[in-house]
Amino acid sequence: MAKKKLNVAMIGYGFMGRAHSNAYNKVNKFFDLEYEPVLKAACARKEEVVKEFAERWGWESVETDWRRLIERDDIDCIDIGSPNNTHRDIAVAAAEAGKMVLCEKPLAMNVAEGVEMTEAIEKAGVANMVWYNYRRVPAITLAKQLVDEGRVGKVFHYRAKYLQDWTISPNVPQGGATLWRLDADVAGSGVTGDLLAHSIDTAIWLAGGIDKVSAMTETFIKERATQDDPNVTKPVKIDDACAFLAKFRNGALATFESTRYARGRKNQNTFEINGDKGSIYFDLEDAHQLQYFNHGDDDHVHGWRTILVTDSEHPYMDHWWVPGCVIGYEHTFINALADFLKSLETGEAVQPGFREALETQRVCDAVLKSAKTEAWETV
Ligand code: SOE
Repeated sequence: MAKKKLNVAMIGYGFMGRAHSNAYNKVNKFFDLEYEPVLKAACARKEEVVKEFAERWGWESVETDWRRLIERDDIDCIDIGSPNNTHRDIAVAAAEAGKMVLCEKPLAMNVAEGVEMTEAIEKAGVANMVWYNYRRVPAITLAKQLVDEGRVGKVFHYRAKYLQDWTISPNVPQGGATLWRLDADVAGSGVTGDLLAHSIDTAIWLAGGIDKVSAMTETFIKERATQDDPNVTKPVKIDDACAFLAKFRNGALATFESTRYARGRKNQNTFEINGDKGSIYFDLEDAHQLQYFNHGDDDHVHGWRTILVTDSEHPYMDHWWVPGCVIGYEHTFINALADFLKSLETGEAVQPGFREALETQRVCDAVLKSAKTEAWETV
């Protein structure tokens, strides 16, 4: 059957521009969907860079000003993969022009921007999604299924870590095309918005809303050169590390920790949930496995089991390879995009949309505030 065309424009060409472009190229090869994305236009400020990007990934045309994309009648959907300080203006303008909006995480620089964006999206009634891609790791989706099936029961504890080690050297500069995540004026915050936002999104999804937080942050390296001009050094304003305690609305207690200074940890994103009926543990560095403890097992076989999440009964895996053949990081974006396209078919909103991502933004802002006030802050 002929597919319905969805004309997409991609803003940004970096890590996320590539991850999303890959998803647009592959999604219809692996999922049977009514909709088919058409890679209409790629946009970035530097013409030669965006031309090279468009050619490599199959985008039909290029623009150097995102406002041109908003004006174009042949674009249905704007995908924002550019730095965080651009999200608000693009999302609001796109929504006002009646375009669907996909946005890379975190939603915004802060809650005030997130509210503006969410209100614009909801006023326009346009389809939207925020790319919290880890929800689409099959093992994490399976964790959600186990929670929803009541296999964890009443949750007492949630423990999350998100650790990396790529900023330990004082010689890493800040800002510029590839290191804007280290510049607070562009990123909004450091590990809180970049890494803990993932952990918070997963936590809210699996265990419910967060009521209050008590946080500490640290900036280990106080000054860095700028990527665009190595002779200019600026104070570092991002949080290099953050740890916080949290209380969920359902009474569960949580700890969250994130840093880019955990030597040897490249992208270790873990969580453990302990409930009265069972526990679950996940580590992104073993992404195809989920650990599960079932208190309901007979006493003599009690023990943690490791589920190899590659069978066709497992979330998303019937679209991929045969059991035992694992999928990877890029597939989480393809799975997310498939869910978005499916939502256009069914009319049922995909999650997380802007509204859900705003809730994560509220937790991030409360965490950063608490680190300053050294007091508990309500979300
Ligand atoms: C930061 O290093 C980063 O690229 C994040 O921005 C991504 O969201 C995360 O998934 C991997 O790490």
